[in-house]
Amino acid sequence: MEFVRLGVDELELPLVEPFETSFGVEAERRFLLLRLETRHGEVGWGECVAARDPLYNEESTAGASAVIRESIVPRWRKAGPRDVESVRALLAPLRGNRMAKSALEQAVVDLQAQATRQSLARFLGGRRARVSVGVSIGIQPSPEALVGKVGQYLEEGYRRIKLKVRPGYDRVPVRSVRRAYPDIEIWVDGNQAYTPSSIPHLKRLAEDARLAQVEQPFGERDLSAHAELARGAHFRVCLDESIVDAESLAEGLRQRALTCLNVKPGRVGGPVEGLQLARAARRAGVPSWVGGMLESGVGRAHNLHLASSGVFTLPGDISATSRYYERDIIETPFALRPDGTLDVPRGPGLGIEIDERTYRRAVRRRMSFSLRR
Ligand code: OSB
Ligand code: MG
Repeated sequence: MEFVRLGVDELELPLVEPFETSFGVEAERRFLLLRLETRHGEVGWGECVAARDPLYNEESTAGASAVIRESIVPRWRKAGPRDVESVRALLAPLRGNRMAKSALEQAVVDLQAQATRQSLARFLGGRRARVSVGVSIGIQPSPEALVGKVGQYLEEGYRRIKLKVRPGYDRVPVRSVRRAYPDIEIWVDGNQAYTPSSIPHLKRLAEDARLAQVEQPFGERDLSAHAELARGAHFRVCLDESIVDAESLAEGLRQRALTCLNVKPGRVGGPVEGLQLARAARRAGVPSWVGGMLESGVGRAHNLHLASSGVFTLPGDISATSRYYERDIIETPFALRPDGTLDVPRGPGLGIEIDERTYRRAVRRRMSFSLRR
């Protein structure tokens, strides 16, 4: 394939309601969409999930945009890559910046799947036509509000509920949900807000509320605290922020710091790496699932295709469009089926169409680069 142009658009899209986690509140999402064009006019899309501020990890929308412009585009012009392997080789020497790299790899795999007339899922080796999903619920103003939200999502059909928690907002809300719904599967996600002194508290909470899973309560480099939490636990300890590559996964497994893995293509540098990490985790007996970053339809379509792989055995954070946006930038919204699954688009490639009107309204800045020598 001959890639001739890269569009880098910065968008801002209002969320249906603010999403609050231990690191802040997001009322609208700022992100980058990459549009990669071939000489024959085919278009591949990728979404860079770096947020406005570097709170989840060190990347930001502005930083990713600068790295693409200053470091990636000049190298791309010189190297003239023609497929996903050569793009990965081109990006490999650049350290970090995994969300920026992932968006480029996504656009390339979309094009490669299209060129071979298959869905992206197929291209990545996925077989499922539908994937099982859950929903991630931000911090709510009161336990009553939270129980109400949970009830609404359960009625819609979500398979499991993930609650955002932080010190001072955990026991009361989690117990309220458990009391209202004795049999549902509940996960919690601390986004690094706890310190190791909370280990006994978290163990007690998880055992008392019969949580299936506790995600990343401690700092990204604190594997030993996660290992201590996992020791003898009846719940899974899931790592998100800590795992960014094969090396961090190997170290996490060696220390027994995770019994479950959240795979986000952006966090690990791309869908191909995401699949490899999930396979490595499986070899160690650790199950994986596909996480989310409140993606627009483009990023969510990528996550759905990825989640069609049998290596992911737990329901993903890939919810219906209505959970995130009033109007998404794609034509056909993702709708939850009553059995708690979403259909994987059938392709070719990503299998989505951009809603040009909403897209134009959401764009804040546009850049476009020739990729010819
Ligand atoms: O930790 O999984 C997380 C969103 C932004 C940043 C971090 C996380 C999340 C989510 C959202 O939990 C999940 C989704 O996209 O539905
Ligand atoms: Mg998380």
